[in-house]
This record gives sequence, structure tokens and C-alpha cells, in this order.
Amino acid sequence: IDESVPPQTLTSRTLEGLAEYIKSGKASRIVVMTGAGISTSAGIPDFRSPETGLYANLARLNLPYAEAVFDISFFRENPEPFYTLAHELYPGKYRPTITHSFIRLLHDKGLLLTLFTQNIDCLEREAGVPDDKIVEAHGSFARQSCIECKQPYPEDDIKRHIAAKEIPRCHHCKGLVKPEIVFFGEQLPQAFFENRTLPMHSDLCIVMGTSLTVQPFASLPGATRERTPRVLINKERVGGLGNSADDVLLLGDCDDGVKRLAEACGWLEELEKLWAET
Ligand code: CNA
Repeated sequence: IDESVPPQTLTSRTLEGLAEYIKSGKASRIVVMTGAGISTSAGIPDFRSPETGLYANLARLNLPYAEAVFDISFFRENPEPFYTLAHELYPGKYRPTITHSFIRLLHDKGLLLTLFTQNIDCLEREAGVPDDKIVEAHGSFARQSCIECKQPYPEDDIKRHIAAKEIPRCHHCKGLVKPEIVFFGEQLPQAFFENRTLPMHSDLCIVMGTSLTVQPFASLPGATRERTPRVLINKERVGGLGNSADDVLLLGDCDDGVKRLAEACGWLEELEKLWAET
């Protein structure tokens, strides 16, 4: 960070400066932006880590290349690898992390403007963040529809088929059914485009557990106003965060980072209780 640039909004570019800003009531429209890193401690691997990532473990599915599992043209020809993966990843098997509960806590306190997530695991929903506060930029398992006639498909039916390792077919046209996860070759959901200017109306931006490498999501933190404080809670520095005068970096594990932030705000006990009850 270029420390010679003084902050314009915060009193200092530290955890304490950030907590002071939040406690003073100046952060009442917070946007949160998240990625796979907030779910790794729940046991969901990220995609690209060399040994533990999902792609590294797809060899058994006999794919021509790892990303084919999320490729819409490949899916049309051979939906089985995706459904094998869906069987492993389907919501219900994993518990939200304390980081997910932190987002819920912001909502409970009336401070959450919107959560933008790249995750498809639905753990934010399971932590109790309401649907109308979540923009699932890459879709999720929350809804499913026919890839041909686009008819929605019932949740109970897909759950049953996935549990039985069967491939569901549309009740109307027998087309393939797919959870509304954005595959390579598909458009992002309308909700992303409708809400992408919201960061401009925020008074704090929290970025957690993402490498900020996938566009257009990666451009969201840059859509905040110049004087809006931004905090990065991540294992590594990403996306140029830290370069603006009111950026704060909390580098390390995100569960530790949110606990430190909650503690500095006087919310730690409440956060831990909320998480324990989730
Ligand atoms: P990514 O590119 O794998 O980046 C993850 C980032 O999180 C990296 O910067 C890591 O250093 C960091 N990180 C990992 N673990 C932690 C931790 N415990 N604490 C703090 N930081 C951590 O993932 P992105 O989300 O940025 O990439 C976008 C892809 C990955 C999206 O399309 C997602 O749909 C997709 N994805 C989602 C899930 C899920 O839903 N849980 C899992 C795997 C991949």
C-alpha cells in the first residue's frame, strides 16, 4: 500500500479505522463481494488449486478437458460428468462458515445493501441472507430449468434425481434440465446486469475470498465511488485493492478476518452465537 496517500474518509487505513467508521453509523449501505475462498473452510474445494481443486480431481470423469464439465455444448452431448459433480456439490451437505454468518449479521443489522457472490453453493442463503439481497453472479443451485424450452423444473424432483444419480428431463419437452449455474458459453443472469451499478451507492465495500480474476465480476469493486472505503479480506492481495486512499487490507484467512472485524466492532459474541445457531 502507498501509505503516503492519506485516507479521505477513514481516520486510518487499519482495522481500527474501519471499525470506527462502521460504529459511527457511516457505513449503512454495505456491498459485499465474495468468491470460492469463503467456502473452502466449509469443505468445498475451489476449482483451480493444483491438488485439492475440483478440476484436478475430475480425471475420473473422462473429460476431454477439465472445464468441459461446465461447458454448455459439452453438457448437451454428455450431461453425466456434470451430474456426477452435482451429486457431490448439491446444497445440503455443507455448513455455512462464520464468514457467511458475518454477511447475515450485516443484514440483520440493516447494513447490507447487496451481496454479490460468484459462488454457486447457496451457503449465503443457508446462513440466512435473504434472496432479495443476493446477486448470484454465476448463478447457483437455487433454481433449475430446461435448457431447451426454459421451463422451470421443480426443486423436489431435481433433488430426488441427483440423490439417485439420475439425469432429470423436462416434464414438458423431455429436454435436459440444468441448475441455473452459469456455464462457459452462457450469459450472466439478468440480476447481475440490473444491479451492477449498486456499488456506486454503497458506503463500504467488503471483498472476501476471491481472486478477482473472472470478468465482469472482477470490475465490481472498481464501481464504488472514489472516497468509499473498501476492505479486502483474503489470503492474497488481488484486483488492485489497496491502491486507493481508503482501501484497507486484512490479509489472511477470511474466517479470522471477519472475526477480527466483528471483535473491533463489538459484535464477536453475537456473530459466534448466530453462527452456532445456523
Ligand atoms: P478462485 O479464483 O479460486 O479464488 C479464491 C481466492 O480466495 C484466492 O484469492 C485465494 O487466495 C482465496 N482464498 C482461498 N481460501 C481462502 C480462505 N480460507 N480465506 C481467505 N482467502 C481464501 O475463486 P473465485 O471465486 O475468485 O473464482 C471465480 C469462480 C470460482 C466462480 O465462477 C465460482 O463459481 C467458482 N467456484 C465456486 C465455488 C463455490 O461455490 N463454493 C467453489 C469453487 C469455485
